[in-house]
Amino acid sequence: MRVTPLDVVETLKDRRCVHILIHENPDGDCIGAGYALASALQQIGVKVVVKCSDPIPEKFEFLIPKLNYVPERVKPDIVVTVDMADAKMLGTYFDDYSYRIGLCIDHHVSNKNYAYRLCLDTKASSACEIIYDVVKVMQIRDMIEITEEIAKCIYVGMETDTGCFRYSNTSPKTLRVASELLELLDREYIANINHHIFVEKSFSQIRLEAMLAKTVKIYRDYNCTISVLTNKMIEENNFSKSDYAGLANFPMQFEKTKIGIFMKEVEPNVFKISMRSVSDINVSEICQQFGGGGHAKAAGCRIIGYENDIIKSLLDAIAEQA
Ligand SMILES: [Mn+2]
Repeated sequence: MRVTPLDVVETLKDRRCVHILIHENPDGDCIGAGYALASALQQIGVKVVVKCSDPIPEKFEFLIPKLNYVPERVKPDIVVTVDMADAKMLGTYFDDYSYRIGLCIDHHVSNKNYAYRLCLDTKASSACEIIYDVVKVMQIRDMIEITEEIAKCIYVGMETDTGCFRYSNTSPKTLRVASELLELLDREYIANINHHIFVEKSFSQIRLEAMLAKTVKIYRDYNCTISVLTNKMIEENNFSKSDYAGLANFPMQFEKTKIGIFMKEVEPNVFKISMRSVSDINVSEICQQFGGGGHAKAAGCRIIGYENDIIKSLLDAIAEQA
């Protein structure tokens, strides 16, 4: 059943305990959305637990608000997912939770409609932009105050999914919401966070990028740039997950690139593919052909096969749309 942000408030306000699940390999959007909602619900006396199958990356730890401890024996009367297009993204929590998702709040066109209630806004830049609508309803009804903590979570989540308000999913509404939230935030603090998230890289991240720059494949006929990271490269150089976690946008930096593909070998002959587009090519459609999904300009999938065969299939899929 499709629901609105208003229905979300109605659905959650009288609950005793809510579990909020965010997706595996959490990004700023799901972390911000999950914790902003948690913080708002806690203000109205709901017990909240935010869960993720992977640890919160160090660079987003500052978003985690102080939530009251909820003992294990207190069972949730509703389970909510945020920013999660597919229940598969519950990761190791799949078996425990996938059959009882009461509400999903999401902005992905590829949403699999796996929850009992679905609050989906594909025009929203981020899940955080929808969470803003939810907390705004609560604020207007005098249920909560939009605290600095909530504002910070939503603002940073929106920034994460819009590349610091650079991508075309940045709508006039996105900027209106950001503007309202910025009134509640310290601009020096936000500038520091932006530096931390969008500029700063570890030495080994930069070393890895230099290595990838040497092996990058440029397909001029397709305006496509492909970068492949193999397990051999990772092992020989002792790279860690945090070194390559943010590389999905890396191929886009090469001049004249309209479609960037980052391929990460997960096990022999299995590649995790991240696609980005600055053209009319809808990479979500391409990734859906391979069992994945995402947004028109940013999507992903997993493909089994030899590196060169996968590249050929992806280029064929691009050619089909062009
Ligand atoms: Mn998102």
